[in-house]
Amino acid sequence: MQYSYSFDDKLQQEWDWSERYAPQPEILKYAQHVADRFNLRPDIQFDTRVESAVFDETRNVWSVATSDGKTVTAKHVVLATGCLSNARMPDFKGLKDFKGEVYHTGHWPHHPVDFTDKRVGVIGTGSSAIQSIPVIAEKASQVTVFQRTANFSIPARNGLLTAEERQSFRQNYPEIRRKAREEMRNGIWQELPDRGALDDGDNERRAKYETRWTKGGLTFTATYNNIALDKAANDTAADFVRGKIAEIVKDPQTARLLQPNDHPIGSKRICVDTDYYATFNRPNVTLVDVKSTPIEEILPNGVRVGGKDYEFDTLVLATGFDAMTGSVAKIDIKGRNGQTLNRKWEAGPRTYLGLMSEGFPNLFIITGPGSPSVLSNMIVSIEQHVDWIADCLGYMRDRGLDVMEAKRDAEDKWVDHVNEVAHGTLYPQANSWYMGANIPGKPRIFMPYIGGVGAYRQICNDVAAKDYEGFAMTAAEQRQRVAVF
Ligand code: NA7
Repeated sequence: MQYSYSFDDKLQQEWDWSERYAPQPEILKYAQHVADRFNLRPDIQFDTRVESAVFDETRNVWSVATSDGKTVTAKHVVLATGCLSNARMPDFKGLKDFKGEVYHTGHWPHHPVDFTDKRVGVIGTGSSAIQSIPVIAEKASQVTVFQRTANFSIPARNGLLTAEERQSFRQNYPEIRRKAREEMRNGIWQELPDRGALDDGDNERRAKYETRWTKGGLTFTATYNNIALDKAANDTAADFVRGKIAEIVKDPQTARLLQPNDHPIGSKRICVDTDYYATFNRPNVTLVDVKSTPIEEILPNGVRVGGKDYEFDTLVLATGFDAMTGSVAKIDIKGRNGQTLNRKWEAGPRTYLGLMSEGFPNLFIITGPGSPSVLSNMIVSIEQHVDWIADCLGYMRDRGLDVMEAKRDAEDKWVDHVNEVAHGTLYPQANSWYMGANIPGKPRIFMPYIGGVGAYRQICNDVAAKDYEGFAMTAAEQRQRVAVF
């Protein structure tokens, strides 16, 4: 009910979500419904990849080249390329020679995949693996899971929404949405804790964790207000979940392997699951530790780890994404003086408010690095950026201004601020994709802004109210109309 568009009240009043966590076909149906309801399809060109975007300083326009060989000229370009849309194919030796079917969780086929009686190997134990392994294990004859890093996962407790639950949301939507936008750190309305984990005694604390565990879902880490800040507080939550894993998983060695112990809970995106840990009690599921002994190579019929061969028919790569910057980096973007964005971001992304990067005029990014983006309810954050950019374009149009660009000093200060806030938390302690740590050679920079969506929205609003403080806005000598080829 919350991870949905809020810009149109009739839409949220009329759409019927079936479950607490709607399944993929329903989310697709919703996206299609929104496209049709607001007549968006005529303005969308499908099946087109943007190859490059080059800023022409003499005319103040962008030339955007697409995979169909066309060039589109535009005054403004908005990169709405997604934070987790660039699946990472691992570079295992022998991968291309694997004889069976290979699926990446980030490129799942649109047709159903039948694992009945198949022997399946799954590489990775992040969110995508944790959600797919229990489903695959129900059908497959054998599942071998290759785990490098154990992750914390909380029961999703998914289930059908009742008419009363839907109605309660609908009646309170205006206030729920306002709170999510303005008062919550992550853009999800929830009860906020008023105390730290160490303010309660052991029994009380355990009871509170137990309540959250039973309720299920991502709000587990909101049991206390200092879990992301204080290692001792964090340890109490992490110990609770490790205890749960030990209770659920019957084989002690498997349970130990599944217990995360190299990062604070929540410092990697916490996962939610349906029967993930219990799945390892099934006789057809085996866990292989590839941290102590990494995968050597992919064989035509399996995987070799530490000289031992694990055979299977189908390989599932749940190896994640080149997050936040991956899809932007795939476009050859050239700004002022022919500088490429990839060159500028060589040592990590640099933006002002996550919305623009100095040297790249009139180029906006939706939920870019330096904004709350992946640390928040993405829909809320996307809507905030869309509104801010739309207002900004209106402001410029009304004043005859054509070119907008982040100022260097404003950008430097923002980058420092994003960094400082992140390092006041436990997040940078994990080798996470928030840090770019899952991609060999990618700079280790904490990319999202962790100051909270409410505080961030206020900052963006203040900047706009002060005539877009920190941005340079000028009237181009030579006006251009938007030309589309
Ligand atoms: P994640 O969370 O990045 O998980 C990827 C998993 O793949 C993770 O367990 C990785 O281990 C593992 N991995 C990646 N490369 C390798 C190699 N070479 N060998 C072994 N294991 C490897 O991606 P997801 O798709 O699960 O989730 C991404 C987000 O999508 C998620 O947070 C939700 O917001 C939705 P590692 O941890 O790097 O040791």
